[in-house]
Amino acid sequence: MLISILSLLKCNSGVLHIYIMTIDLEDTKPFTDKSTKFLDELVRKVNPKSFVKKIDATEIFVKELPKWNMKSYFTPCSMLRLYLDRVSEIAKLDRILYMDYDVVCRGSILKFYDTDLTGVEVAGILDIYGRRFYKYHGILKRKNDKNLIDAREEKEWSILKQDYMNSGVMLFNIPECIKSGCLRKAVDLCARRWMMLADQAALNKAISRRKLMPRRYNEQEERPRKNTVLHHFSNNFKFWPYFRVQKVKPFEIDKVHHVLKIIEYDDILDKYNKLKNNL
Ligand SMILES: [Mn+2]
Repeated sequence: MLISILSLLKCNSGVLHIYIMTIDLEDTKPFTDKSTKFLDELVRKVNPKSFVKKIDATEIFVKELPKWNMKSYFTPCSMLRLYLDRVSEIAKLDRILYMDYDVVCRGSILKFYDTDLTGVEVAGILDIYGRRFYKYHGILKRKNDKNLIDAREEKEWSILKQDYMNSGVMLFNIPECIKSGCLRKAVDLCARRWMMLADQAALNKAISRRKLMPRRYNEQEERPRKNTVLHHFSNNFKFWPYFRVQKVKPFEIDKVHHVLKIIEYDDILDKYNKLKNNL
């Protein structure tokens, strides 16, 4: 989280309104007020109009997800993005850029943030693995929708008509999401059946009008490309010499250096090391 914020600040000196969603449930350690205050002061130093606010979603979460039998297979925190529209402060907003804590920013997010969302619920980026296996079955219907923009800027997408998005970076059109009830649908799906990558599967099923953005806004490969704006340290599947899931998170600095062989984030990681004890 701190690394994401430090990286955002490095490349974005404009106003940043950052909301941290947290819950206080048995196994989950809630984000503290002290940490929030520290981050808030940190962003205000770069731009006095910026802020960091904590949103405690425990009440909303417990109330709307009574099926605790799910508890065994997902981290509750990964589901929090599905409750965005139920937080009154967020429900008032036009749009919100959701970001996982394992996303590192390498450039200005303004262009992505300002993208035209007319007629769509979400602007997102294809999932590098899931796009090969899954499809949201709304493509034919979508062709007839005249109000819809479908900016498939990269050719490979338009040929294959892939549309399964990664849920780690998503730009939500809040009024549209509230109108269509897509997030409620997603919560409902999660409560009813088992799904691998529950939140992501549910969002892909529940969102019918989506805009696909170029991969530079959610690069899920281990190493970033030259034009990558948001680098997502998501899990990578390795097939050789044996199948395994490789997990490296940005704060695992040794692994970032020796497994991924990335040194370009060292300035951010140095700052992180110096500041992390304030959280
Ligand atoms: Mn992630």
